[in-house]
Amino acid sequence: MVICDVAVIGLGAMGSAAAYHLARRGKRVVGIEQFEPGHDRGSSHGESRIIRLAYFEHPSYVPLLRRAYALWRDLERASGEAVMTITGILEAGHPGSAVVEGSLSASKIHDLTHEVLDAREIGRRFPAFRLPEGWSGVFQPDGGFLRPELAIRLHCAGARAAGADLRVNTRVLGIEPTGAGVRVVLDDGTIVEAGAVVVATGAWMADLMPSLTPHLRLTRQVLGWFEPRQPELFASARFPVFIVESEQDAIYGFPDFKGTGVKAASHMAGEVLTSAYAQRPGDAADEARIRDSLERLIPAANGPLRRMQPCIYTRTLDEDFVVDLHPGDPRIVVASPCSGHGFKFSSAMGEVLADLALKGGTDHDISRFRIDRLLDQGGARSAAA
Ligand code: PYC
Repeated sequence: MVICDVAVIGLGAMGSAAAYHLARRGKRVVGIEQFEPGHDRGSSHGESRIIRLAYFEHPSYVPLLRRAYALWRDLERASGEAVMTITGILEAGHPGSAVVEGSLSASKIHDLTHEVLDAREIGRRFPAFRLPEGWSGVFQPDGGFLRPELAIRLHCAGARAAGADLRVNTRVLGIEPTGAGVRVVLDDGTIVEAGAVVVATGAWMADLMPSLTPHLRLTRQVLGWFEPRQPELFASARFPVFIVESEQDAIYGFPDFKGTGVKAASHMAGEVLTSAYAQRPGDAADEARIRDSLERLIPAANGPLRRMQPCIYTRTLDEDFVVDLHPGDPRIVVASPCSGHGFKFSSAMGEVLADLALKGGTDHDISRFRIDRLLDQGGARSAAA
């Protein structure tokens, strides 16, 4: 038997950051990951992930984002590695686009540096874009990208250096509240007795909390890397991270910062998966979907395919996160479904999750992520099965 203050289940974006913060606060931490940290089976991989401040989804995310930016820089200082690259981000779309309007609204409410550009000015500034007349965009100089696999490995390494016991290639068979805490049963027979548990299993959330199943939808999202027809247009200094919303799709992507191609993908819901284990590689239909948007909006990116990689979004119906104490047992912290836009927050979420596990609350405003908006009380009581 292993005794600890907090067990963290799942060492992806959120779990690795939680283990890092807990261990650095001097707590006894056991972290459990069913694969290797930084693996490509879930939602926290793909070489690059967006970071942006003027949050089109809702302005209330902005304070947490400010903390996330600061903590990414702290992680860089502590590790000596570059995790975050600022390139600026262009969020553009058709007239009435929710992405453009949301980004503008968050910029105004939080007084964020931004520029509103019409389609012609976007093409002049960033010649790779060919947006229809009448479209517009918001350019935020603070936007950029994170390196997800590296960030997870650094959080894990930092947690270990601070004394955390991280067990990889190990599955959790179940969690069981006891009088003294929460018992976690591992597939190698180990029993972990923890004062509190952080469940950050992402697309595997419903395996440990079946009552969440009706409230979550796993969708298969495919990332593609394309060799640009005009490579000079896609260097980081010339081409920003982007999200472009058309009537048909919402596509996002990155400059070719590594010479591995321009990465692009659809942000709209893909095929629904019955289980995270039912994932399959990208195919011709996935490629065609991305190419359709590239050809219409960024044609010089639409060169030969270099590779595709699938990823999973764990979506709530309202596309907001779930980060809360379990209503059936406050020693269980639920920390996952991020609806495809959570990675950037994970540095700050590590701090939030450590607060929740140790104090049952946090000074960060996480009211938007409450679990009771999803669960009725009956479901909540049976969730910590
Ligand atoms: O994480 O900001 C994000 C994002 C937008 C589209 C896909 N991911």
